[in-house]
Amino acid sequence: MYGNDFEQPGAATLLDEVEAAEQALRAAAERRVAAARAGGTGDTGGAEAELQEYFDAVVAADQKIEPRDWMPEAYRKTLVRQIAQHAHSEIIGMQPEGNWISRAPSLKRKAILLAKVQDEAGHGLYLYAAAETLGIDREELVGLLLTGRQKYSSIFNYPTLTWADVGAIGWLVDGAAIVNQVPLCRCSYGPYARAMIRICKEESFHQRQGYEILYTLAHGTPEQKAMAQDAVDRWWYPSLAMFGPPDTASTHSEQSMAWKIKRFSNDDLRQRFVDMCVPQAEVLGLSIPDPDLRWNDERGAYDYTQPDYDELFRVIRGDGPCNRQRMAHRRRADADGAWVREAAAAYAAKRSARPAEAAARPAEAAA
Ligand code: FAQ
Repeated sequence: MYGNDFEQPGAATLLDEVEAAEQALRAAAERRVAAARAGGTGDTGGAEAELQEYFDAVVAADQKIEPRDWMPEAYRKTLVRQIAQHAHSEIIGMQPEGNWISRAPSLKRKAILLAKVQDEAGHGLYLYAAAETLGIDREELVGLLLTGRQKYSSIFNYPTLTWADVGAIGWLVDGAAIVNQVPLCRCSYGPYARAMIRICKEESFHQRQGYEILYTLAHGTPEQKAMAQDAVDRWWYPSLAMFGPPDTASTHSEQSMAWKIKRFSNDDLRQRFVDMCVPQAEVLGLSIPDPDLRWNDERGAYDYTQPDYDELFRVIRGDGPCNRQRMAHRRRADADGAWVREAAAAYAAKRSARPAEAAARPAEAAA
């Protein structure tokens, strides 16, 4: 349980789930199910059918697949696609809020926002590191992003027009991100699951800081409240779209769920997000811009209007309000940072050459 300066219904439950997932991860590390049959290491040393059988048994038993384990090539590719897309999202996702660092309304708000944006860079690093365990390196992944062959989340192609947008991103975008990511803490691939535990703990603070910004604005002057409402009106449907296409149009869900990479479908998570946001909006005193939003007793959930999926696909294809700007900025940042990477690589090479130089010296002296 964390923070109690104001009520935020549903927020603590998500962190409890992260806690439970972390304990499950520890327990999984202590046992190796199917190990008895496979000789304890997952190394059957045998035919593909036997390896597949071991992989299936580990997944079925809710154990973790680790980098040393055999895995089907399609499983590896799916993970690289999802983890890389996720990492790119964290890095591109620094831009919309970064836009407000120099214009935050107070020193305290500026320091908090700066720390938050830095956290996103950290999340990108954890995720690139998790992807690298699958045999692909970060430079290659970044290259795939910069040449448009890998994606990043649609949500970061929308502009941040006012300070209240920073609040709406925290509440809704980080809120949607953690609803989507808490189940990933139980993903079958160990390095991704472990990265997600750390990310979700930080992300829950991000959501809280956005919620607190909106709470302050919503309880301020009428102009501030109107600014907060306008931001929520603009970010609501793009946040719903973050969960991806509806289940009927989701190409990867079925297989990813069978492999226990994804634990819930896009629509199930979207519903969970809506059900969490409604009571939180009531506490904020802001309304959700959906005239058809109402409780459905039979389903035990809110009925709501779906986002415009044609718009989602347009944004994914590169035709959103800020796609070009986001990619141009990232390409520029990559080019500007090239000398730092080169200097770091030269320094590392020099350091690793040093012991050899030292070892060579006495021999040289003797000669
Ligand atoms: N945007 O078959 P599905 C954050 C693509 S992090 C762009 O349903 P899947 C933190 C999808 O890739 C936000 N593309 O796919 C933060 C696929 O295309 P492909 C990122 C999308 O993978 C906060 C096609 O549509 N989070 O916000 C989107 O089973 C504030 C078919 O879709 C993650 O990446 C979309 N919204 O499910 C940072 C979480 N939706 O590759 C800074 C991990 C779908 O076949 C500031 N990822 N597509 O060409 C996931 O959970 C999944 O990958 C989904 C999509 C749920 C996003």
